[in-house]
Amino acid sequence: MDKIHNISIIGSTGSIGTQTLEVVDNCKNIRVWGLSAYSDVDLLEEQIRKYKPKVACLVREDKAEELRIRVADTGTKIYSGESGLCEVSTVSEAETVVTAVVGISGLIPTIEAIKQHKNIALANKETLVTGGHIVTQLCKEYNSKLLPVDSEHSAIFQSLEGNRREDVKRIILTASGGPFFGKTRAELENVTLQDALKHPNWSMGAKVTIDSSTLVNKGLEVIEAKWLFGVDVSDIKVLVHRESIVHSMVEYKDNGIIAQLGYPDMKLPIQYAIEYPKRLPMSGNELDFTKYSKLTFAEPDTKTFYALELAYSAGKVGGIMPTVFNSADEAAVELFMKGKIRYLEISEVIGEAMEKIKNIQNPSIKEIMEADKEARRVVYNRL
Ligand code: MN3
Repeated sequence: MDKIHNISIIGSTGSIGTQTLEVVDNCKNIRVWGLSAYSDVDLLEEQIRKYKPKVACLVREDKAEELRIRVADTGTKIYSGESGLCEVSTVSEAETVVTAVVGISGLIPTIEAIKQHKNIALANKETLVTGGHIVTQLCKEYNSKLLPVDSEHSAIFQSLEGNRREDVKRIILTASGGPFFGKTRAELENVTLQDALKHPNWSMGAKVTIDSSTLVNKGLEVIEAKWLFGVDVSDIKVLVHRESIVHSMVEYKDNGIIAQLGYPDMKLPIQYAIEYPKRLPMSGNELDFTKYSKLTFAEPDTKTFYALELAYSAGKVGGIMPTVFNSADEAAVELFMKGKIRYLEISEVIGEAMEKIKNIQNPSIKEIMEADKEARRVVYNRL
């Protein structure tokens, strides 16, 4: 029997959360102590009955009250609100916390977990984008590991194993290019929500899918990689790879390149992060090379998808600028999904927020949270 892994999941009803529970079902050596969701009472109740965690949280107070009544016959204690997320991320039995929530709301529960010496299976990229300088420092202090769950970062993490960090020349982050690869700005004028939600290779939540189409997601991943692997953004190259088979690569000083390949399936990076350094069997989905007569690579079109450039400049200057980039995007995507702004305006408003807001270097958590609010205000004020 493999060593038991005790975990807690924040964001257990979303795309990464539900796939994490599939990994739990597959591995047999993972015990779940905490679960959380934003508002999905039905699914969280189902998960509580199946995995019997010690604690659970529904962020929305009214929904949490409903859940408390529904699961009163179980031993699970139900919390609510943002503080409830911290109860789930710091539950004493868990050694690893899977941070699968979307958005900046993942930052504080992650920090609290690190302070309890927990390892972080990091699926919430906003944690490092907004608070990378604080989180990486705390991990050193509390001897916590950051284990990437994002498929690209997991690929880089795997490609770094057994090699010296000082021998790395650069990181090559692959991007699918999203549903609008090859399109011009003029052609993107009338893009609808339905168009933007059609991702060619990956099945993900709505926010991430839209971010993939604008390359905002890749921009966030560049900043995430900067903190995870301690490299300058200028040493991170984005390469469009339509097939999503090569999940990312590391190029060393001797020009040797190590990559990780496979069909797009989040269960591998999730399982690797939890079971690291072991590689447990996974059923199905073996890559058949003969089905691919070629794998293609291209430069990203940063003229059309200039949010990627904005991310590079935010990652380079640091401070609160990556938070402004991220939060302006969160607000813009929300407005786009409600039909209040056009598709191309998403990138425009991010640029506008970055221009209007003055940077602060080495921000505190409080300054990060204020920058988050200010960026959203700039976006909403445009209406
Ligand atoms: Mn990714």
